[in-house]
Order: sequence, then structure tokens, then C-alpha cells
Amino acid sequence: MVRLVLVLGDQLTPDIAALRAADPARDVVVMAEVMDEATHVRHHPQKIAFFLAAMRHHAAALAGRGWRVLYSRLDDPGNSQSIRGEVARRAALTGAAEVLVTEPGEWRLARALAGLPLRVTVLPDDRFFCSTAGFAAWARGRGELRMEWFYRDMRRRTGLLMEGAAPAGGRWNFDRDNRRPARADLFRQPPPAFAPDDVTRAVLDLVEARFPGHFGRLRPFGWATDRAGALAALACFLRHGLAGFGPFQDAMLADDPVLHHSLLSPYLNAGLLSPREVCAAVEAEWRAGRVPLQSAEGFIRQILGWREFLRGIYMLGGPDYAAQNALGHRRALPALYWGAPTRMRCLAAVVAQTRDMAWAHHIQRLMVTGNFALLAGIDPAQVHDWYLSVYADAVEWVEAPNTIGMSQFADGGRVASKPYVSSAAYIARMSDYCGGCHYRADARTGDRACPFNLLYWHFLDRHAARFRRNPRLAPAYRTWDAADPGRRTAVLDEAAAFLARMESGETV
Ligand code: FAD
Ligand code: DLZ
Ligand code: SF4
Repeated sequence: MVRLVLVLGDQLTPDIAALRAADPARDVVVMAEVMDEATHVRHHPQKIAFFLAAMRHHAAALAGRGWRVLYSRLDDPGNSQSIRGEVARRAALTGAAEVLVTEPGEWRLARALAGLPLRVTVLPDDRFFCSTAGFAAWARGRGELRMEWFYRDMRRRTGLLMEGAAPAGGRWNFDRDNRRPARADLFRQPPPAFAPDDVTRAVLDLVEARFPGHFGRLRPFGWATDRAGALAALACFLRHGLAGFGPFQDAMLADDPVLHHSLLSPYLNAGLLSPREVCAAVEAEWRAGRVPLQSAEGFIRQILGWREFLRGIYMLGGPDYAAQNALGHRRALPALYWGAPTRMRCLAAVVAQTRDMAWAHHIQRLMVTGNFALLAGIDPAQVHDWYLSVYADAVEWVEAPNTIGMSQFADGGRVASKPYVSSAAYIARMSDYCGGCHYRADARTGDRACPFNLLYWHFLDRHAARFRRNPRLAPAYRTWDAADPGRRTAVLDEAAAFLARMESGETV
């Protein structure tokens, strides 16, 4: 009897597990563009267009390989507008009683599929280096889960950047050579912009017509939307970006948002590139002597280490992972995250870049938008919805542990050993944002005091019971305790006044 093979929008890999388990002579592939996926949060128009265009290209590629594909377009008259509804509709049409699917990357979808009145066979997603079960086994019995230990195990297991049993270059970590600040001469070649083909152009018109109120600019749209384009983007990064990736991965420049970053996350997350091929290509560049080890290691650490570790954390965390709020933060996300004016130049720059590109690099997400939300006590569920909606690479298994865990400390410290908070000093050192800002990074109090400075102490003070004994925050608490009580009161009063102005909708 015919079986359905469901291919989700982030499963655009021709040999994905569910397809390997199926038979093109007998089984039918189901892919569906649906409003549920496009609007459960109000995704950035470029994100919707990227996923839909990549799905259309992938469906054509699968048909070219001999698969029968039942593809639902967003504006098809019979479209039920949910993945579950489309599977049920296709089952009724074909008489299928079973659907094969590769493990979805979101609990929300996994639960929706489990409720189908069909046999649902879920296969592990072996595009990852570490399976869900493998991560659970690694985590079992460990009190603290730390990325560094997981990463070293993964290096040993995969042999990536290894020389026998030892790490290449004799060290696991080159962070102390990296983390260099921004310099005006950092500009690199502009990243590739892919001219939309007919398929992508049709999707852009559809998205423009159907999602007019969503935050973000649809055009210019420069993302690749098929495998060939994704491979070209990888080649471009290997040639122009990788060598400088390590030293400058934390730098931020107002006029060069991309710097040495790869812009590969949407392709990796949708399945157009595999993490194995990307890591292998990066290692080969180092072995050929074309890039320094500190860059190759820094990059592979992000994929083999962070990406895999955070997926494990999300899957281990269960369906309520994203609902955590360990610090009890309740403030509403301020309108400046949706482009309302702000005098804070760093936030204005990162939000404008997000609006224009549906992308920001890690330190912009962590130490500008994430840092501010954490310091200001914003409800992590709202922060999570924002990150999930505004970035082209945002799928929940990777977005939620980055936001809820790493950035907002809402998991109580499962991912991060200390909260990623900083005063203006970090942004002033790593970027050129502060120079043209209304506020002064070196002012602790007064009208022009940088809000990051006020809120940093406000955060430490209000969470002292939790963090005072954290060894990495102890020096900051010693500074705070040693400060003149009058000065402490002034800082806390000014921080509270700033938050009140922000909550009243005033431009801050
Ligand atoms: P590069 O800097 O070139 O890094 C190379 C690759 O490493 C990336 O493509 C990505 O696959 C991987 N990587 C790097 N850092 C991380 C990380 N912290 N977690 C997982 N993978 C990583 N990344 C997403 O892919 N999707 C998200 O929805 C997402 N949300 C985030 C939310 C917050 C609050 C934070 C702090 C980070 C988030 N990240 C997310 C991680 C990181 O910001 C992006 O992976 C990165 O900016 C993508 O750009 P790039 O491809 O140029 O990355
Ligand atoms: C992100 C996205 C969007 C915007 N639209 C669709 C869609 O219409 N159909 C689909 O199958 N997938 C879409 N996706 C990606 C899914 O949301 C993704 O498969 C889940 O986030 C599971 O990780
Ligand atoms: Fe951001 Fe403060 Fe620097 Fe202004 S002074 S750019 S608000 S860190």
C-alpha cells in the first residue's frame, strides 16, 4: 500500500532519513506551504520567502529524481493551511495509512503529527553529528552540561581537526587569540547576493501580497534558495571570509554588518548544506594551508560544538523548553525591537540590519539585542518570539536554546554558566557603535549615561540573591558593594526611571 513521506520546510536534503526509508516506486512525497507555519509567529518576509522558494526548488529536484511529489502551494484552493491538515488530505486522496517523517525540529510540529489518525513513523534526523538519543546518553549522569566537554568528545568522535588522539595544534581552544575588536580596515569582500530566478520571483510576489504587515523588508532579497546557490555561498565564504573568521568573530562595525561571518545558517538549517560537508570543507582549507588553525577551529566549534550541543539541550528539554522564565522577567518587549526610534545607536543599528537582511551575527544577537532584553527584564517568551520571527535561520530547535538558554538565562543556567550581561564597556570595545551615539559609553550616571551602564547594575542588584556567589560575577559584586551608597542609589533610581520611560513608550 502507498505510504506518504512528509518532507518539512527545514528538511530539504535529498537523502534525508524518511526518503531513504521510502520507495519511489510506491510511496508519495508530501510537501506543504501553509499559513500555520508562516504565521504562528509573524515571520520576517525574507524568512517566509526563503523557506517557500527553497521548498519549491527542492520539490522540483525530488521530482527530477523520480519521486512523485504532492506539493501544496500556499494559494492552492484546497489547502487546509496546516501541515497536519495537508497530510490528512493527501492520505484521503491516496488511501495511505502510514506517513514516514524525519524527526521534526520543533516540539509543536512533533505533537501535531503525533495526533494524526494515521500510523506515523518518525525516523531520527541523522543530518546531525549527534543524534537526540546520543546526546541524552552523553548528558545522563552529568550534573552540569558544558559545551566545551561535549565539543571535545565530538572532535574525538569525528576526528575533525585531530592529530591522532590530540587536538590539531595541541590546543582545543584558540579563543584567547580571537575576540579581537572591530577595526575600520576590517571590511571584507561583500557577501554574495543571489539574483532571484523565476521560482523565487513568484514566491517574492506571493509573500509581498500575503504578508504585508510583517516586520522586515522583503527586497532586496539576496538569499540563495537551492542547493547550487548554497554551495556557491559556501565556496565564497571559504575563499573570502574563513581566514579572518577566528580573530574577528566578535567584532561589530556599523557599516559592515557581515564582516567575516559565513551567512550559511539558513542553508544549514533548511538542509541545503550539511554540517558534515561544511566542517569537512573548512578542515580541508586549513590542511591545505590556506587558512589559520584559529579560524578553522573557531568555525568548526560553532557547528560541531554549539549547534549540536544546543540541539541536544532543546530536545532534552522537552515540549515546555521555551516557556521557562527562571529570572521571573515580565516586561513587554519594547517597540524599538520592531523598528520604533531609539537613541541607542547599537540597538538601532542591529534592529535596522535585522529589518533589512533578516540576519545579524552572533555577538549582535547576544550582546546587543539579547543583552539589552536581559538587563531590562523583558519577558523571555516575547524575546523568544522575536528571535524566532525575525531571522531567516530561525528554527526553534536552535533559536530557543540560544534565546531562552544562552541569552536570557531563562533556563536557570543549563546552557550558560553565567548570564551574558555587560555594561557599555563591552560594546564600546568590540564595535564602532558608541562613537556616534546620543549616549556616552563612559558615563555612569546623568542624562547621557549609557542605558547599558544603568541597567547592568540594576540587573546585578535585583538578582543579587541568585548571582552574588557566582565566581564569574563575584568581581562585579565587589565593585558594586564598594561603591558609595549614594552613587548606588543614583544608579538604581536612574535605571528605574529609564525603564519607566521605556515602558511608557517614550523614545529612549
Ligand atoms: P557564523 O558566525 O559564520 O557561524 C557559522 C555557523 O556556526 C552558523 O551558520 C551556525 O550554523 C553555527 N553557529 C554559530 N553560532 C551558533 C550558535 N550559538 N548556535 C548554533 N549554531 C551556531 N542560529 C541559528 O542558526 N538559528 C537561530 O534561530 C539562532 N538564534 C539565535 C538567537 C540568539 C539570541 C543568539 C544569541 C544566537 C542565535 N543563533 C541562531 C546563533 C548565531 O547567532 C547564528 O547561528 C549566526 O549568527 C548565523 O550566522 P552565520 O551563518 O554567518 O554564522
Ligand atoms: C519556516 C517555515 C515556513 C515559513 N513555512 C513553512 C511551510 O509552509 N511549510 C513547511 O513545511 N515548513 C515551513 N517552514 C519551516 C517549518 O516551520 C519547520 O519545518 C519547522 O520549524 C520544524 O523545524
Ligand atoms: Fe549602545 Fe551605549 Fe554605546 Fe550608545 S553608548 S552605542 S547605547 S553601548
